[in-house]
Amino acid sequence: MDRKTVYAFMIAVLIAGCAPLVSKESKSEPVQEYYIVSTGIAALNVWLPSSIVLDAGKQARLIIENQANTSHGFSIDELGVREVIQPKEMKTITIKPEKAAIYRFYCHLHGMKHLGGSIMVQ
Ligand SMILES: [Cu+2]
Repeated sequence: MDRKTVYAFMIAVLIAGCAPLVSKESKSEPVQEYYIVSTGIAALNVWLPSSIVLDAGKQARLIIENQANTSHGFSIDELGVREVIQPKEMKTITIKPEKAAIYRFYCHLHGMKHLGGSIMVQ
């Protein structure tokens, strides 16, 4: 996928109410997939979408992109995720939350100055 296609896809996902992108990893195991983007709105940095929903016990792929000109962190404490995403970088993180709960994701580099979000696992 080229960059324009990826952006068009992300915008479509945002407009569609942040529905998960479910792709087929194999015929028996669908993989939940989300694009999460760090961008700026006014003076704030935000991760968007700020809320996603996943199924417990199933693997999920988070495609994380930092559109900013500075590095940002992406952490989910309960799932052992702690990444630094360089400017204009895209990383893929695979998680498999086993328990139904709300998991917070946030930027560990900028704290409250960078709005994170939540992953609702049902
Ligand atoms: Cu940040």
